[in-house]
Amino acid sequence: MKTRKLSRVAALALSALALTAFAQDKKGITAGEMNYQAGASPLGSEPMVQSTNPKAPPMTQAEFDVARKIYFERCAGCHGVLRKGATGKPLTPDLTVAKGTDYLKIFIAYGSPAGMPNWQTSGEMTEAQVDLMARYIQHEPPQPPEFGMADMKKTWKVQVAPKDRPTKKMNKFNIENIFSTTLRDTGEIALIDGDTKQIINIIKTGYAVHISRMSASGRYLFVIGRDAKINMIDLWMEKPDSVAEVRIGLEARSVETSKAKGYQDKLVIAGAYWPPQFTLMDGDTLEPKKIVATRGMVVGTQEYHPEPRVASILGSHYKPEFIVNIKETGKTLMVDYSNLDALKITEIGSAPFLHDGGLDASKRYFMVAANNSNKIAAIDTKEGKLAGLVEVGKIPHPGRGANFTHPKFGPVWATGHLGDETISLIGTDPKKFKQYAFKEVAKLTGPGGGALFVKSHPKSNNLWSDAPLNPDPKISQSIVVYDIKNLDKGYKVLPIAEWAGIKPDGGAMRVVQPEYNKAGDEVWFAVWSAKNKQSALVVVDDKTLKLKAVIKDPRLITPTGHFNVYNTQHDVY
Ligand code: DHE
Repeated sequence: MKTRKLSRVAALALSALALTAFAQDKKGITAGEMNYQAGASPLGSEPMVQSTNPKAPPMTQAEFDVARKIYFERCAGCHGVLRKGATGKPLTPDLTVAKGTDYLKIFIAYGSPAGMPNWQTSGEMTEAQVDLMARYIQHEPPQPPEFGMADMKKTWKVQVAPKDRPTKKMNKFNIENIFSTTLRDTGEIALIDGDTKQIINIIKTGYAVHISRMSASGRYLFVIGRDAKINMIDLWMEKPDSVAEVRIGLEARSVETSKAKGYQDKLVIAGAYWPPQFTLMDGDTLEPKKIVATRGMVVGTQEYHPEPRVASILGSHYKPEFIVNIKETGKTLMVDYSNLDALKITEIGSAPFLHDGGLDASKRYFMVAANNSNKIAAIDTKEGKLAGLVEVGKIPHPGRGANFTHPKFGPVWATGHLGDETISLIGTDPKKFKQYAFKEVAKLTGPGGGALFVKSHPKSNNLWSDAPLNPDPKISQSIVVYDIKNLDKGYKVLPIAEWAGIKPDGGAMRVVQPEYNKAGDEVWFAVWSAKNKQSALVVVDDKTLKLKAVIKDPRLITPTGHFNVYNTQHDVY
């Protein structure tokens, strides 16, 4: 169907109306948050049937396929695979058809103050594409395929069988100080010797590889890509490399291993964004053993959610349990893995959308960000219950957070925020500091929002925070550091990107994720540039705050996260 061409005046009038209406019913997200959430989903290349709605403007199959691809590349991260809404608004036909094509076109073209990008006026989409998308979202959302045991088994490969693997360490590396660095856009990780700063190996992994986690023994490293492909890497090999791989879904972010006594290295778990499910695997081979669906009711409203994604997962140090955080339903599942045939799951409701988090210093409480509710849920992994739900700043984003002992409040766990410039400190010792436990006891002020990761170390007096999504390059290209003993003095700024010595050429460079070495005396940062630009890793002396080393190599393309073996294995942060 040919859609009406709007006059400029009518367009602007409608735009203003649209923006006001949307701004009124939305809490508002920052540009940083929007960019962060709106990452491309690999689901766009999956086969899906054209779903139609007779009340929506018709589309040809070719138009539908183009729109579907654009939707998964640009929109699904915020609005959800089935368009039920996440950071962005729900876009199901019951809502969109009533708004009509013209209204939707304006909204897509001009964006909104609540965070919707101005896709057309920014030049990201053409007028024709905007028209296509306005019609597409009035049709039923097509559903990507499920991914069950038979599909997983087809992707499962054991490259080196356990019996053919070394029986002792075959290399001279100080394994505990190896760093696994995500090379995001090449779908690889770089294994880097933390002592010599030399690259040990570059290993092909999944698409837009995301995080690395360690087995309890410290021998195996697990890496997951956004395409849900897991690689198991044996650090005992002469040249550490992948020994097994499997896909546990079509899109994923998290992987973890069993850490409880008697279960070390026995199991691996990974959570999928699509299909909404998690999978338990054999710790030696990655053979999938059990799949559990996460579809269900949202905490509070008790409404059904068809695609609650699996966010962070942690292996309890107390019990044979995985702590699995379900994003959209706002539920933490304590999955008792002692008997896979009679899986016991304790469900703890807190608040949506659960995202990232880490343990407190005692390793008893898992602190997880409910980033759409501006809260941190403290899960007592010993008792299996909610210890507290703490109001913090706007869109908390801790990574795994940072633990240190505050001169007044005792042990605290810290989180930065995407949506404001603060760092919240939460008391975590209900025995000796009961009055502060699971309360926000202090707020530090940083240079601006857009923070993703904070970090400290038991042997350090420093607290580090990045802000890679801050729109001001001065802030996104530097790091701030607080002296824990003198928090009132504020922060120092270290110009990490400048120290990397990369010639500025106008391209975006972001300094991301502080990570300590095993000794806790140096901190690593990634200087993350575009795929076709130079990137680097910068190492800073934790005591003197001076530059210690810059690691540059043409193979270090888009480094983002980096994971020290020992600290990841023992949850030291
Ligand atoms: Fe991450 C952790 C999801 C974008 C770097 N990221 C996580 C976790 C989740 C998640 C659920 C927790 C895993 C766990 O602990 O088990 N990340 C998502 C997204 O959904 C999101 C917002 C959008 C997307 O399309 O993927 C997203 N993440 C990013 C990035 O753009 C980052 C900055 C760069 C990159 O590599 O893609 C990024 N995420 C990281 C890192 C961690 C992480 C480095 C692990 C932090 C840690 O200290 O453990």
